[in-house]
Amino acid sequence: MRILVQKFGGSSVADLECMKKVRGKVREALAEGYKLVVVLSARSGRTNALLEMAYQWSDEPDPAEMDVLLTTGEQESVALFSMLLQDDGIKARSLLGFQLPVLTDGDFGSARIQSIDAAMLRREMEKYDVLVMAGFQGCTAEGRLTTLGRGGSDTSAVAVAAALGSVECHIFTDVDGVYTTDPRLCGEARKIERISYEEMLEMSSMGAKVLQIRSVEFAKKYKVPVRVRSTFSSDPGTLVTQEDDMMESVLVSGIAYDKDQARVTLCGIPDKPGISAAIFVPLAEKGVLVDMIVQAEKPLLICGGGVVRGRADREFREFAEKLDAPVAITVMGGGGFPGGHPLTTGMIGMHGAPSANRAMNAADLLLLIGARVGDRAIMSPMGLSQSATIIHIDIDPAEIGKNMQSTLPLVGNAKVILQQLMERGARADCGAWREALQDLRRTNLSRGYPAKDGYVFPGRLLRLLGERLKEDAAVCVDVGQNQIWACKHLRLRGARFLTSGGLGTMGYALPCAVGVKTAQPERQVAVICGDGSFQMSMNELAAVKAGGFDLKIVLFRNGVLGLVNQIQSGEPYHGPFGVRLDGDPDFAAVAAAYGIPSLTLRDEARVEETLDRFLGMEGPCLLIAEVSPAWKTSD
Ligand SMILES: Cc1ncc(C[n+]2csc(CCOP(=O)(O)OP(=O)(O)O)c2C)c(N)n1
Repeated sequence: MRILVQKFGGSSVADLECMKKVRGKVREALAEGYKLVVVLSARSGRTNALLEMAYQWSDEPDPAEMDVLLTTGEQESVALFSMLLQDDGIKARSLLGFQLPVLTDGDFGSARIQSIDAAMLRREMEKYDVLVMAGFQGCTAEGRLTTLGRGGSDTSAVAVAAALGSVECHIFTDVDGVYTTDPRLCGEARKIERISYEEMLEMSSMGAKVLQIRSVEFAKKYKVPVRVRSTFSSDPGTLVTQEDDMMESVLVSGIAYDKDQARVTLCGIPDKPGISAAIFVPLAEKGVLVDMIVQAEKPLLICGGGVVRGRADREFREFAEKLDAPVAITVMGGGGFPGGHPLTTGMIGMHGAPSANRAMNAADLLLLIGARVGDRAIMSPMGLSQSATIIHIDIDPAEIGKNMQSTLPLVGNAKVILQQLMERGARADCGAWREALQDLRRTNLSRGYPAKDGYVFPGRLLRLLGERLKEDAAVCVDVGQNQIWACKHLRLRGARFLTSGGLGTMGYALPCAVGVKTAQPERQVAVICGDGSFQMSMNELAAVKAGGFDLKIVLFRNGVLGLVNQIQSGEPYHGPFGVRLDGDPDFAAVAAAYGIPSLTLRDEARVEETLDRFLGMEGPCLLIAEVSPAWKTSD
């Protein structure tokens, strides 16, 4: 049995006419004697409409339910296309991800494929000539539906081709292959007949959008030959395959570049039909190619660690205020933008603020500044509006396109780029969007803190600590719940926030603070840590003592490895395991052994008074705050 996998994207199945063209491609392959698996995406605009709907229903949609919702997009495509084939006398049936099943991990929104039941596919191929398979979806071993993230249908197709040993995997798009460079910019651009996986990966990460990076990685790993072809022509397209001797002698295969770009900003355009046409039609008549239109009603600035490390916080704040656009911070962006500023929506990410995540998911223009958007920063890249324009400013070209594709990458120092952007004097006209986010932020913040006898809630303590710290203080934060609480509640007013971010280096905070004090003895320095992290480097108390460093150490003692305890208490785990810190020492006695005084806090009513005493102490001091192990970072 000769098997071919064909994949068609959203614009190829947008409507009946388009689907008929796809049917033509299927017929051609059948005539060549192939049995087919046809992988389809959701029809154009469908996924965005579903996302939009989800956010009307919920501020923070459950990622698992979001996947259930999004998979309906492909379900619609495969059912309609199967009907079309059947009407034409072709033996076809639809197949959803869970029916196969395409088994994935449980990372809703960006799940990774673990296995595909090729035996089931082969059985069905005995009965049918065409299996119409829903791309972008799978299910966990527990039977929960998942989606694979942006570009997921390409990955589904390549994975099925790998599982079946398909001759080739044909990815149909609206271009007829991969070009040496953008043919719209350079008339001499040539279509490439063959390109290696490595070169394709390189070009994709530089911004060539023909194939999604993840699918190329998959094809490379399983040696699946991928052919990029056009739905609308009979051109054989470009074959992406393993490097051979002939290809190795080619040093440069293609260039992704932008030439002669001019940026034109039009402000105060009324939101009326026909206005854009009045602007763009004369441009088109003069032969001016409009490459990218950035028209934002819902802009969001994201302050990442690059703003802090590039000492660009003043420029970032000025830029945000000039633009008058909402701001979100990442874990590493802490301290880069004041926590109490009216434009802030809080921290994005898995443990972030609902207002910030809502802003991130609904924005139509994202300006990522010094943010590498790792998996902790964005729960699911799929959750981003698919039509959002993404401008990514980063000093490291390797970060561009690594975790998400950007519409416009700007490589350089954040401070300099922000200054240059400010010279252009743009201002966002987004009052309604900004106010809606401010309302949401206020509602989030007005939620009371939980209380339990014998314990103090870290969120409240940290808020009060943030208000008491000097504006130029440095706060060194460890890993775990204490880190997330610090990101969410500290609301600094310019203080330096030092943490190991997603790297998650437990035991970081205390030695980090010793480093800060060594370099800047006059600076006020606070440490935030959990009892697990503290025990990984508490021997540094000797350095604190020896250096006579005036460090203020806040230790949240919950008797568990809190963050792991929290994660294991939820799905899909079967309860916490190996997280109890039953061997916790008497921390007051440990501090005393180094000649360092301590205070213990277990009464909510005494937090303010104790903090004042703690910060007013001469020299180092350890504050042991008793925290309930049942509290979560979302409380
Ligand atoms: C060296 C190291 N080991 C394990 C982990 C995985 N890990 C991340 S958070 C965490 C728990 C941290 O517990 P604790 O320091 O008590 O802080 P809490 O979460 O209770 O605030 C663990 C074990 C890690 N990040 N680093």
